[in-house]
Amino acid sequence: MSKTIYILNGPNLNLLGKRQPEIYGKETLEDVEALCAAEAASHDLDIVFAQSNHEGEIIDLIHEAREKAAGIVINPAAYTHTSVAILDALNTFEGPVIEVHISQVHKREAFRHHSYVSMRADAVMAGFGVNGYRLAVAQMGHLLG
Ligand code: DHK
Repeated sequence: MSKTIYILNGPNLNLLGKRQPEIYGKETLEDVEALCAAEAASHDLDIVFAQSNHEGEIIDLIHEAREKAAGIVINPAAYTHTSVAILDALNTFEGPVIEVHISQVHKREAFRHHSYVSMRADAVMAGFGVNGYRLAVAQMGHLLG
């Protein structure tokens, strides 16, 4: 039976492709979902792909993943740098967690250099553009295979 991974996206990522394309690129979130689905299929993984601008909704999705998912790929966007609550939720999840950032956050403003989520993440992708999602899904295939 195929395993399921949750791919979760935080605030403003619904505007991917329109929002600061010089930083986040021209691909849309729908493009990201399609590339994740294709990569996941090649590893016999199913995906649940979601985006929310609301911290509590992301936490609810992580709680749902506790019951339904073998792994979580998460781009918490700005909540990366602020949310102890998302860190606490991820700490209730038993499978692998991979943190993704489209941009190279360490090259940017100092407030983007700290990640609460990195205290839980098993791996971190930053600066690979949206290809970081594909690489994270491939790594999930490796970890869960
Ligand atoms: C996305 C955001 O929205 C920012 O708040 C983060 C991250 C970086 C990204 O690179 O995907 O600082």
